[in-house]
Amino acid sequence: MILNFIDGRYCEGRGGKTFPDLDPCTGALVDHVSEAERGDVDDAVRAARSALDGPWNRLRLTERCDLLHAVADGIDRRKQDFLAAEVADTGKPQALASHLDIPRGAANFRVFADVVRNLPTECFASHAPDGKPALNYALRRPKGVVAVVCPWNLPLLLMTWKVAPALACGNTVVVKPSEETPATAALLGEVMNEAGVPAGVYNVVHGFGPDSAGEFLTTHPGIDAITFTGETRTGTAILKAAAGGIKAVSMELGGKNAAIVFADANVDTVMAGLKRSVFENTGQVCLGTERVYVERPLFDEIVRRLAEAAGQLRPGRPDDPGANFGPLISLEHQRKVLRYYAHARDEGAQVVCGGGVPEVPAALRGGSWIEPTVWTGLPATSRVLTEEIFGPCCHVTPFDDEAEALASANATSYGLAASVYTRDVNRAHRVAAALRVGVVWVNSWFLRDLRTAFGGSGQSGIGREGGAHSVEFYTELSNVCLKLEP
Ligand code: NAD
Ligand code: 6OD
Repeated sequence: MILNFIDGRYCEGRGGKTFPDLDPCTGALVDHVSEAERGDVDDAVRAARSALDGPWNRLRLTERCDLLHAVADGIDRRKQDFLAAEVADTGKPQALASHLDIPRGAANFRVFADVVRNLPTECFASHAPDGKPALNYALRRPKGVVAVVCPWNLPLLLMTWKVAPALACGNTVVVKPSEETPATAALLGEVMNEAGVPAGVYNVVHGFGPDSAGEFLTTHPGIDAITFTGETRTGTAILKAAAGGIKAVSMELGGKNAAIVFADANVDTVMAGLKRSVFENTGQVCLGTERVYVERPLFDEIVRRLAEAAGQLRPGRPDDPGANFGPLISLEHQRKVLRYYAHARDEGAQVVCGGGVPEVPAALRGGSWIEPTVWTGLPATSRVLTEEIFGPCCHVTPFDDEAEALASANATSYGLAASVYTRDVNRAHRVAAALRVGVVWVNSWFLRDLRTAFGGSGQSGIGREGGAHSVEFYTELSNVCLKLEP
């Protein structure tokens, strides 16, 4: 059974309720998960508060950062355990989790420990009216107990992306992992204990959103801040919950990201980027590309090569050496993606490849498999081009000039990420500056430096995290004005 982790100990929810953790490859039961009730969430928040006011608070910054390095080392040491847990929950290929999800879990702790350790303090030297000197300097203190609410697509990566800076800044956390992917958040409790992180600093409660652990946590009066990654609609519900208590919120929400391919681009570079941004993680990446705009001379070639790339994807179990393409997270999500596939057909899209459910061996037929899909020919107003699908699919539209490409890419209520492919550095700079998104990649995709600002505008979120931007969210600043009497 996958248990809650409260005050340094694994425990069952007090009501004894459980829910199933299913294998997306087969639909079979992986494990039972103990569901936290309101009282368990109370316990977790109380434990986090005691640790905040007690042992965690007493550590020096350098000691805290050393502990976070020890957590990173622990993740590295237990890499095979994290890998097994992550692929059992998500069905993603082992090769992907092994080079992306698990190493990023460790890197998040190392980078944020170092960011916080090396943070400068703002100081202004000035004078009082009597001519005596005064120093204004900023003190940072942790926000307090932080609620961390996570999605299922990159479970360890996205959870530690929030937990690491929160802890580095001296906060304590209560994590609510996605009900679909509870395992790695639970396992991290063992690593915290092994590393010597005081009990109560890191807590995990399992459950769902409304009327369950997610809502109990985000409406809890003992929480000082909420950091959320997930769907825009859920973000709205959490913002409403946060409004009552005037809680600080960081929102990393959905996207409907564009790639713009200019005719001077290196086509191999374009394809290396698009193959990943459209199909990696079975398209379940918030930064993924679902809208591709191609300058007309390259249009046919890019469409053909996207279809070829889709043809090279082999569905199969995470440990199948012949497979490189996992299932969607659940049958419910498969139904959602298939509704968009049907909608595209109904609206008269040209289905270049895919559009349905692939043939898989009998043992995998209960899984949430999906075909990678490429469309052309839909109008810009189609729901396929305006709503986040979160599947391995894209629509390709030709364009004739830069202004048209920019107008199309910006015609969305989301504002998370975009990629631009061109060899013209001046154009790259001009277009990147005109795109209304939080993150732009030029001639690449998902190339991360964790010190940089990350986040979205519009329906894609509120705030930026990464490097010193995370420190801004996870700390409160007090300015001290010290009048000197030399
Ligand atoms: P989701 O919003 O359905 O769930 C996310 C988490 O919120 C889960 O833990 C869920 O249990 C919880 N939750 C749901 N309703 C809640 C409520 N009312 N109160 C409190 N908690 C609640 O998202 P998902 O389906 O798990 O993840 C996919 C979505 O996440 C996509 O939209 C994707 O774009 C987005 N995402 C965004 C980023 C980013 O950095 N911007 C990163 C990853 C995923
Ligand atoms: O790389 C990251 O830090 C990050 N937050 C990635 C988000 C991916 C969305 O699915």
